[in-house]
Amino acid sequence: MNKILFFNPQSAIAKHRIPNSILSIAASVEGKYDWTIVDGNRETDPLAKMMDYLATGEYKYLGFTVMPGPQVKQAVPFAKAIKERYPDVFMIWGGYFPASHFKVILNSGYVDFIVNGPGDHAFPALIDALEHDTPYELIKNIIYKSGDNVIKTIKEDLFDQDPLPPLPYNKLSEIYSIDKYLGKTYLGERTLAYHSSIGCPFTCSFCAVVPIYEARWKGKSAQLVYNDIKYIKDRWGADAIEFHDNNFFVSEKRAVEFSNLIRPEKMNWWGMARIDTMSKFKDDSLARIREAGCRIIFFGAESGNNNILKQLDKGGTQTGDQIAAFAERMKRFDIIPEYSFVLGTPAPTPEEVNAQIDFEIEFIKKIKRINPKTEIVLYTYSPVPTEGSDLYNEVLASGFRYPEKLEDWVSPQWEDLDLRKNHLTPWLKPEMIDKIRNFETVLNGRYPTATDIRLNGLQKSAIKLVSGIRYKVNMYKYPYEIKFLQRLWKYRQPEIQGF
Ligand code: B12
Ligand code: SF4
Repeated sequence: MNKILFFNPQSAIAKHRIPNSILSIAASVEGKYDWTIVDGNRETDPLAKMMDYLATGEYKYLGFTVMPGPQVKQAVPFAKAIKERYPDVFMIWGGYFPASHFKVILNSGYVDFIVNGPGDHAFPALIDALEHDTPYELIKNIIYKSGDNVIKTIKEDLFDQDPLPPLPYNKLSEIYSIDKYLGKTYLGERTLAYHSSIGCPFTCSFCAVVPIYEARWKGKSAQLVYNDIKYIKDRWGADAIEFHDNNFFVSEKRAVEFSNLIRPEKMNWWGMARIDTMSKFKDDSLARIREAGCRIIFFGAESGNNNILKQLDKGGTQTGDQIAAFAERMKRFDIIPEYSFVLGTPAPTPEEVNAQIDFEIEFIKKIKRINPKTEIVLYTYSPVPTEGSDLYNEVLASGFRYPEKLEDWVSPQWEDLDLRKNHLTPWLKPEMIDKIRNFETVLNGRYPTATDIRLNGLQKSAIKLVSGIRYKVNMYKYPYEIKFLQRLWKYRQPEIQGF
């Protein structure tokens, strides 16, 4: 038998999203091969469930999607256990983690193929080749081992998105109720996760999107995005949208067209963007976007220091002044800017690393003064293997190395690295990481995130009160009382739990 079993490893404890990565791959074989999916977010024992499917003898192909962090924790031991018991099934991994760390994965011996970037064409072509025992060496976007050599086939040009098959929501609904994928968020009672474009046209040197998409971007048309969302709204009652695109607002024209279409649907929505791109949007466009329900936009601000922005290769046009001016401008449109910062990039001396952290803390406080509604998300810099970039060369020169065994990725230290709270980069000393984390605790206490729907007004006020004094006098060390209250009331952390 030649059925395909897809696996979406657990990525979140609550608020499960539609597994868009797997669904888009399933769409590529829909009607041609029989498939099913095990969603680690929705199963208490996903490995047992997969073993049950495999015991039928009907499944010959396994497709795992893996992003760094918690998904690795299930993907690695499960793949190993399955391959030991069923050595003849083909184990195929796709997603950001395998595309970035293919060598260690293939050397483990229990993954046969990696799909490197978009799998919409590569996956069905690979299954056809394996099924008919024809050569797979010329299929684009795949990585495999031949003897001791790791072979990477050439990358396919990004293809137009509109002709791709529709996502098989109906089939998914027969396996898992869609209701539970439409979670309650600050945007609405039933929030849909939708992905309307792939890639990103920029080349930020810290970003995992770059080596995979190589500064390319393709979006679905505004009309198609609207049609899909309208269908899910009418069929399953979605009332809000999270756009999971790396960069939803690349095209002003598409964003405005979509806004005009979605406006009568009265849905709140959110997406990710760049400050320099959106700074160029016309006032009229920003007003339309807000009127159409866009309440909050996530921006990679990264740093207030122009030299660091250059080190991060943030596209050349973004500056500290622009970040501040844009926070001010967003007030006029009542759109909340959610700014993420990357702290702890490498520098020649520990003093410089430290001074830079102090600079960013002051800059963030300035942004908060300009527009107190700005949400701040702090990341500690975690290297991504962008071969050839100056930043990555600096990282390697510091002595930093990735794990050499796949199992090591599952250890708590490496999981922390993926969560961008790492302790493994040599230039960042423990006291520097403490400083970042302590500032974060005080900041989050002083300005509880608007995206938290669990904290009530009274709880927010209590946390604000105890944090306010520390924030004012720059006293960030040992913020135990704030942590206690946050833990007590289960404070939401967008930097770990996603947006
Ligand atoms: C949704 C999402 C989440 C959700 C997970 C939702 C779920 N499925 O349950 C949540 C919010 C939980 C999450 C968390 C994290 N995420 Co996340 N996440 C995303 C996001 C925004 C969308 C993923 C998606 O659905 N894409 C849509 C599909 C269609 O695209 P795709 O995944 O690239 O799939 C294509 C190919 O990769 C390939 N493919 C993918 N899977 C498979 C499988 C097979 C078998 C095959 C053949 C091919 C294949 O083919 C697909 C179609 O062409 C991406 C960014 C992005 N836009 O992709 C980040 C992203 C994957 N996340 C990332 C990270 C780092 C995290 C975190 C670890 C850290 C963080 N702070 O964000 C946390 C983990 C915390 C936790 N508790 O899990 C990074 C990965 C960066 C890296 N270094 O590799 C990304 C790229 C964001 C970014 N730009 O930094 N995330
Ligand atoms: S703009 Fe965002 S998604 Fe695009 S390369 Fe830079 S960090 Fe990555």
